[in-house]
Amino acid sequence: MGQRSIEQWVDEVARQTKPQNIHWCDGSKAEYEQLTATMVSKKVALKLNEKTFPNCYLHRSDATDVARTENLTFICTRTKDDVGPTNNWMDPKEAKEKVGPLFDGSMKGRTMYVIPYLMGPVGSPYSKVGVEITDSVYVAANMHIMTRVGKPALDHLAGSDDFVPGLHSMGDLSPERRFILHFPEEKLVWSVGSGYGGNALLGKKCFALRIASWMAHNEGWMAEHMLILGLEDPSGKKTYMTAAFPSASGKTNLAMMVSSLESEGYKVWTVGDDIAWLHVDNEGQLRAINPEAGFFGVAPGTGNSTNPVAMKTIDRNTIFTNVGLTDKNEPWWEGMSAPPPGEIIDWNGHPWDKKAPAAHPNSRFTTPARQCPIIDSEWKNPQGVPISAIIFGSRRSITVPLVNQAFNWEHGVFMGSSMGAETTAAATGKIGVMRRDPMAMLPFCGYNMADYFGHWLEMGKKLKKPPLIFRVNWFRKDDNGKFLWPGFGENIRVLKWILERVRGGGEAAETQIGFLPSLNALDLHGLDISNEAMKTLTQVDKDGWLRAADGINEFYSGFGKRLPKELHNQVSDLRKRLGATH
Ligand code: OXD
Ligand code: MN
Repeated sequence: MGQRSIEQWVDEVARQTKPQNIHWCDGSKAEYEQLTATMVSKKVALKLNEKTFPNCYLHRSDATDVARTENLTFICTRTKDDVGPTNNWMDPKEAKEKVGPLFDGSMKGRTMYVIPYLMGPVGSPYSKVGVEITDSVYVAANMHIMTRVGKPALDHLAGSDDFVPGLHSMGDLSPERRFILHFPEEKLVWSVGSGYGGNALLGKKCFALRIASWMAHNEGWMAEHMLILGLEDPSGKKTYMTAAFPSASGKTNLAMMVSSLESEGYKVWTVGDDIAWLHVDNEGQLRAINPEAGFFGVAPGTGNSTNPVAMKTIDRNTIFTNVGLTDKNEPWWEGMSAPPPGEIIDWNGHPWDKKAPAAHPNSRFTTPARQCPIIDSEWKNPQGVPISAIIFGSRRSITVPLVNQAFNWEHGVFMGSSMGAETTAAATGKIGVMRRDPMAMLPFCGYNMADYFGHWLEMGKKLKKPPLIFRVNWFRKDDNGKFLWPGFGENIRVLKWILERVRGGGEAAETQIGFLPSLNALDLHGLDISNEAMKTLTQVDKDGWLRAADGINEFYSGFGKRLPKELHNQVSDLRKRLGATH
């Protein structure tokens, strides 16, 4: 940002956008009440049943503005090659000339909210400040939940101007005039034409991932699309792990899992469900903080059988976006429960005709993390939590086993960097299409991914005892298209094996693709799963991996000379181990 103060920047933006008035957010409870009251009076949201969902609201977005728009998301750097082949690029000067005019007078007749916010725990050396200017009251209310607004941010700044400015305006919501622009060289975000969370809550994807990943590369830390959880063992000791999954692939469920081995003493605690900032401490230990203060979770599929913890988290003080509405004025979505009797209004505000889902597949809840009944005691620890294992996962119907441990850090970076994933509704575009989604960061890495892989390799060298790296796949299907693994609370069985591996135990077979659990290594007691299924889930599909290696080579070739040679070597070593002859 250079040495411009917040006031100077706000003045400048106000001169351009011409709001009717300016509201400086202080983050107080009274202010939140004022924001939600404004949402209701301006018909931006409906108040839900105060008895059953106290202080909860339903927002319906524009029907064309329901998910992240990766095709309209750009990284603007002076040199095109600095963003690499996986990002959209614009020259910063051209971007400002093209998109700047969309902000001219864009807040006329509206209130401009100035939101200073802190990403990360109060008092943490790892936390960072952003300031978002927005003309959306919905965004302001969501930022209250997702970040620490007002005093914590200003205290952290302590008079300095070291903040990331983010300018957001709803514009006319036309996708033709929608742009999510990042200027990492000046640590600036511009977003116009969308009110959707991932495009408009600028602390989240824009700052905490895209800009932060750039900063982390320069400053020697990591900003990752990862949940953070603590796994308690029967002795009461907690081991912390992070896990990277693409959007809408179960991160919130995993972070809040109710363990099916709870009676044995294995229990999960939540630190974060979406983003981790990772630093190496003075002892060479990797530590993670959750930069966020809330959860912006996918509603469909969240119910008492799949995620009872989330259900208990979101029954108050929550903003729902694009879910259905029952005649009791309660939110409803597919997978929450059987459809309640009576008329349901769908996410578009029309009586539900049952021909399409009542809730949009990417409908969301925004809820305070502190309400999570299993929030970890350390979630606000300024020093973060020590990380012993890193897990990569994505939806893969074929080839990828239930769990696989990397031989070492470098092999783990290879596994993460080459991860294939079937796409979900969290971004616009086709669903279920396989694409490479390295470390689940494809839409979120603010610089050339080849350099990002290099950064991962370098970080490993700084760690005294690098976390073990694993790849998991809860989504493997049989020939009839049925999931082979039950998932959800049963995933604890995989986490337990990971914990054993961290402690130097856990039976494993060394295979061509890494260490796989031997047939009896996973604790399966009380689980009804066939030997056949377990075999498929834990064996190496040689042909599948040979094909995968070709796909990885093709993906890597897009990075040209910039790709670290270690990764080229990893693919050829994999091919050799698989017995490839050419
Ligand atoms: C999210 C996403 O909203 O990844 O977390 O899209
Ligand atoms: Mn996410």
